[in-house]
Amino acid sequence: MYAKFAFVTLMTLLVPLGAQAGTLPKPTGEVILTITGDIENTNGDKIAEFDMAMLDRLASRTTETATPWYDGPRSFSGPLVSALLEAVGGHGTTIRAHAVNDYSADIPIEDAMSFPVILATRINGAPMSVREKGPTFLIYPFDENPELYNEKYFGRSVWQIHKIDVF
Ligand SMILES: Nc1nc2c(c(=O)[nH]1)N[C@H]1C(S)=C(S)[C@@H](COP(=O)(O)O)O[C@H]1N2
Ligand SMILES: [Mo]
Repeated sequence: MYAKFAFVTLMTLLVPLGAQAGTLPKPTGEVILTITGDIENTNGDKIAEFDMAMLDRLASRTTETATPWYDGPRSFSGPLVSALLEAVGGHGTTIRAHAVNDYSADIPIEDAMSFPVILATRINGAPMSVREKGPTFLIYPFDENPELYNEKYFGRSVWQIHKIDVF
């Protein structure tokens, strides 16, 4: 019991984000997300590019929640932001999510460690076109954590994300 706890604690300390340096494969499909900044694992010139299949291989989650953007609850699914950061070996305190329309917002990495924040690639099981707020939409688990249901986190809920900078 204690031994297991100690082991998990030790691994948490010794294996920070980015344990698998250099293991990122190249995308074969359309690139829908590019990650830049303080990352260890790249598949291009200081960048990590992801196609849908690569995002689908990361640890994921489905979040059923009401949002300010739709009438009634929706089911959002996609990789955990924590899993994405781990895949790229991201370091730092912040991710800046850039939308195709030039909107961007800074999200403390702490948010993704405290809550299962996802980069949704599907709504009600279907991919999202840009018109439907795709290709990716950062979603907080609002219904499970009502304290997140406010402007502070709405502003961080960037839709149409195509680029993320880690710093
Ligand atoms: N792509 C994109 N995502 C975005 C925004 C935006 O302008 N573009 N605005 C953000 C802000 S500041 C808030 S408060 C909410 C606004 O949602 P609303 O426009 O539906 O009120 O979405 C966030 N996500
Ligand atoms: Mo906002």
